[in-house]
Amino acid sequence: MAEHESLEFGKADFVLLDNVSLEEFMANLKLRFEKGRIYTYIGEVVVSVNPYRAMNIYGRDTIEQYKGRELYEQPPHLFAIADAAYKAMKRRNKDTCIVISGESGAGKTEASKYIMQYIAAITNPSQRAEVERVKNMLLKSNCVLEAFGNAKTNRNDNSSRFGKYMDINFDFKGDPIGGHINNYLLEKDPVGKVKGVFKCIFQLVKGAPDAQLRSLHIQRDPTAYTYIKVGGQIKSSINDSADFKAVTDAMKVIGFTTEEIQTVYKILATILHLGNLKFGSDGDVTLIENSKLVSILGDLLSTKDENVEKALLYRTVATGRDVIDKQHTHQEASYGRDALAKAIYERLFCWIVGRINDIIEVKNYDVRVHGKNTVIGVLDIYGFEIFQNNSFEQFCINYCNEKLQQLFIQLVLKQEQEEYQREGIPWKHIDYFNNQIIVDLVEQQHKGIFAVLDEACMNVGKVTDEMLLQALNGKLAKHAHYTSRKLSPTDKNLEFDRDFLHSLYSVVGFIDKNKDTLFQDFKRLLYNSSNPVLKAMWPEGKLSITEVTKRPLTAATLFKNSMISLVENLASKEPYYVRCIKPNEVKSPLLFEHERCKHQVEYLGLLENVRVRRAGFANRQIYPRFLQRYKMISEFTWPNHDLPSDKEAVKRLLQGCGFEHDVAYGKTKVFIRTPRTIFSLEEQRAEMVKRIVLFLQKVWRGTL
Ligand code: AD9
Ligand code: MG
Repeated sequence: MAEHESLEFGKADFVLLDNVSLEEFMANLKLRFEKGRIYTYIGEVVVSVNPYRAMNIYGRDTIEQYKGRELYEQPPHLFAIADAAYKAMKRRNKDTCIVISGESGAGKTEASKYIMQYIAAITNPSQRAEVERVKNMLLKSNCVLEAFGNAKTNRNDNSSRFGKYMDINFDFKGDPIGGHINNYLLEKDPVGKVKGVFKCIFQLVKGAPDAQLRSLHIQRDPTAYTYIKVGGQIKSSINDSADFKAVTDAMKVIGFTTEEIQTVYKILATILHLGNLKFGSDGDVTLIENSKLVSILGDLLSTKDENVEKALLYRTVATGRDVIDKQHTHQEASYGRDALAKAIYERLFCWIVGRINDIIEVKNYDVRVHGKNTVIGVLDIYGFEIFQNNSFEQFCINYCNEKLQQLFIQLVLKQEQEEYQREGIPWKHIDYFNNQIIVDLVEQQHKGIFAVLDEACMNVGKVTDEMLLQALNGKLAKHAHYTSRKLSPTDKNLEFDRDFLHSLYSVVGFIDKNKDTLFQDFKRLLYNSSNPVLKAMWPEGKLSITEVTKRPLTAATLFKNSMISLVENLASKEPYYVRCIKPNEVKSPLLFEHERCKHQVEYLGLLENVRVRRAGFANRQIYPRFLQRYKMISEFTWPNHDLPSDKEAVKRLLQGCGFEHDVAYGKTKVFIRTPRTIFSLEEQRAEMVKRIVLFLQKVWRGTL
């Protein structure tokens, strides 16, 4: 327990609060934030508040301070959690994971980077070249993913628009030997209307060398591109060219070929040109107004201009045995263009992740020779999002968080329960809100919101958002956590509740976002490119219109499946948690907005976490370590004991102090129920340490 930290900085562990109330919790959180103590524990969970200023707590000295130490020996820190996960993996051969959650701008990505840096710093003491190479790759892959997956938004200048789960594999010595990334991309729009422009696009326009821009037919001026203007980020950053170079170099170091890197930039350029493409009409005929862009697109996509033009203006439809080219309306053509831009960005991102995985995955590892290969996973995923107007993306994000919240509650309880069982200590059940009911409301087969949505999407073109809402109301009206209300004729809402979280979603656009909106013609266009890298990204373009029979999975189903497998994966590992809190909306290092923070504490279920932790035992330590720390406070154990075991010695020590009623003795650990007992032990220890030091000083001075 970090009680040795001065109380001037508040309680270093929320478990030590005198009363577990929201008021006390908030007062402690605020005090610590104001004193620059941004990390606080709930047992082994780290609660972090974004400091919004550079903190001098991540340097080499701090790393040394935490390396190999037990969680409670030092003030709370991410490094302590990273070390605990690493130790569990190394000592006990356990796969572990660190789950970082919190809302946009709360500090998740920064936390994940510090954790990775810490792991990189403490491993490979013998400086093996191969391990150094792997570490470098893992760090560099982060740089590439950030450029392609992060955007400047109004909530965060470096907002991750994808969820990332990264496994780091270790050999039996505890050194990294490879990794694997899973991505959970939501925002397919490279230039989302509210979300901002992905960093790589801006870096290209502002930071690429002149010759490269010329070859891509791109102007240096971001205002020349509709998509960037819509994304609303025109301001230059001084680092654009350095950033562009860093990302390009990182791709090279990871092992992307020159051709692959060129294709990546060609795709970004394609997106920018697509955004500028305008459609007009001549009578019934839809036309491309700025046709010179067509030949630029043909060049960038390594395909014939006429193929590009045709894919933009027509779609091939099979009617019975006949195949005909049906011309798009003006509106359909614009829709197709935007869908293409989104789809190629999404495909590019997934392809980049896939390439990185090919390169960083563990190779040549023979378990028989090298022993078990263990894993630490780091999850940096989008937190709850509630805006004025919440759409399909927020619905998915919040569902993801419900699932993780469920896992959190289950595992925290499960883990406690298992530990008590393992140690032979009786366990009493604790009540907690089980949000499984909300998760079911969303994902249940046939009956859940996703199922109703998918059913609606089967009838493309026939079902409107309004009808979807009616279907949902029909099927779910009786559900305790589902309500629907209509605020105005244009505003269609579904709403549901989760304990304290009240989220209102507008169903407008749900159907559209759930479907695979890309015309097959575009897939064929890209597959038929003579650029092999591009071609490989679009294997399904191989199918001709008459062969395309299988309906692609919907966005909701894909997301649901990926969440289910994510949760299964996490549940199979020993989890460590970082819960990030965003103190204010204005990125200020000084402001602690009480209501905002309270809301986050509530929906993260932190108070519940403290209760669970306290209902059990606040502190537990293995016998030898307990003795090492407190043996000086008892004549039976100082300087050494002659009892048959450390367990007996600890019993004797605690009996002597009168704490018998407050402890339980497990097989390998002593469990202490109330934090006060620990306080008291710490006080007695401090007193004894003082006396011993005085005594030794006298001995040294020869004055005894
Ligand atoms: V989002 O869901 O991806 O939009 P995150 O990842 O939670 O979000 P991020 O880590 O990007 O937030 O942090 C936002 C900003 O807060 C950073 O760019 C930093 O300016 C600032 N920040 C966060 N954590 C720290 C920290 N430990 N020290 C200093 C920090 N600044
Ligand atoms: Mg982030």
